[in-house]
Amino acid sequence: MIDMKRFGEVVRTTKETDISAKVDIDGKGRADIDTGIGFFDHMLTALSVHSGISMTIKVKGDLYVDCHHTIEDTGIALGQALGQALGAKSGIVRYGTAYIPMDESLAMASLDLSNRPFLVFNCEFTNQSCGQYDLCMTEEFFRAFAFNSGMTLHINLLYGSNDHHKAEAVYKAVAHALKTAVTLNSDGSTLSTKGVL
Ligand SMILES: [Mn+2]
Repeated sequence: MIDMKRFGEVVRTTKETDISAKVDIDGKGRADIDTGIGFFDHMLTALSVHSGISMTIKVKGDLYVDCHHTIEDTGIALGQALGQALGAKSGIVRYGTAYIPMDESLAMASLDLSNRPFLVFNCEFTNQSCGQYDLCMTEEFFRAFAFNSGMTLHINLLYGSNDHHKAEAVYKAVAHALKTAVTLNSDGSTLSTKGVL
């Protein structure tokens, strides 16, 4: 019996950010994203479209400070919304791995929707930023996303030189790994030797 509602919605307000995040796993990847950071919107749109998970994300953050709170807190809220949508994480394929190229860059993401939050992140950038997006926040975003959704997430950039391509390959690799992992299995069972995650 599948007990997942496959929809999650989180509103999170602090003194630093005001965020609304909705995810619909079976929503066919419709993205409606406005974080105030153009490059981050571009990355989250890729995450939504390529995962097939519809995402509505609206963020008002303290960008007069810098992009840090906005990006990290978006990872927290989006991760919580995904965790809600996955429920007990039963009835799904659970694992996903994807290699995604973008021109000269190649990224690999491998993940387990396990309730065992972990991030391995091996990707170095040359520049400080793409537009208003500080590239060092890529790791912070995925850490927040993984820990708040209950995901083991490994990200490796195998090679690449253009930072825009590297970041985009990483987000798209996570998206495709996620698309596989959230796929419903045939009998609604929990893939675990323990019977529960
Ligand atoms: Mn691009």
